[in-house]
Amino acid sequence: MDWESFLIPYEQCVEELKVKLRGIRKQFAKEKNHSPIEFVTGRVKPITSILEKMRRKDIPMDKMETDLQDIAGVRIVCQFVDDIFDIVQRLRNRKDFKIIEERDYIKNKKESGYRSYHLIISYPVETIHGYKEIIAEIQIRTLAMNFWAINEHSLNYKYEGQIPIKISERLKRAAEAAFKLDEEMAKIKDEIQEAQRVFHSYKQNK
Ligand code: 0O2
Repeated sequence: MDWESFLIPYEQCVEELKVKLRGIRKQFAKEKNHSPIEFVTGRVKPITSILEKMRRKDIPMDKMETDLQDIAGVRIVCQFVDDIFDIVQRLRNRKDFKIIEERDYIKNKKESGYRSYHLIISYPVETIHGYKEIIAEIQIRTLAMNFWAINEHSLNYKYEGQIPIKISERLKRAAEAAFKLDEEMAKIKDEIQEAQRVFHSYKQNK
C-alpha cells in the first residue's frame, strides 16, 4: 500500500477545509466584532492510528475509505454552546460539501463524559486522476469541551484505553464541571460579548 499517495487527497481536504472555516472566522471578526468560531485545527490521522482503529472496529482494507470516517478531521472550537449550533446551521447551508451524518454528542453525551457535535461530510477534491469524494469528520465543540477532551485523550493514550476507575470517575466529574461552566457562561454571554467588543475597538484605536 502506497500510503503517501493515498493520503494526499486527504491532506488536501484538511487544508482546504481549514482555509474555508478560518475564512468564516475572519469574516465574522471583521464585520461583527465577534465570531462564533474561536479557532480551527485539522489533521490527517496518522497511519498507525488508522491501522489500530481498523483493527479495533474490524474494518477490512477495501472498506477503509467509506467506513473509517475520520482519516481527514477538522475541529472547530467555539466560545459558547449556542455558537456550535449556529455553525452547524451554517455548514448545513453550504454548497461545497454534503453532510452525510450528524452525531450530537452534546444532547447524547458519551459514557466517558465526552461532549461534541460531529458532522460526517463528503468533500470533493480534484486530483490529477480526476474528481474524488473524501469522507471527513468535522468536530465542533466549546473551549470547555475541548479542554476536557484533549486531557481525556492524553490519559486514554497513556493508559492504552484502560483508564483506572479512580481517574475515570474524576474525569466524569470534570466533564460535569465543564458542562456547568458552559451553562454559566451562556447565562452571561451578552455581557462577555459586549466586553469583547469594547476591548476589540480599544485595541484597534490604540
Ligand atoms: P483521534 O486520536 O481523535 O484522531 P469511536 O472511535 O468508536 O468512539 P467513531 O465511530 O469513529 O467512534 O465516531 P465518533 O465517535 O463520531 O468519532 C470518533 C472521534 O471522536 C475520536 O477519534 C475522537 O477524536 C472523538 N471522540 C469520541 N469519543 C471520545 C471520547 O470519549 N473522548 C475523547 N477525548 N474523544 C472522543 P479517535 O479515533 O479516537 O482518534
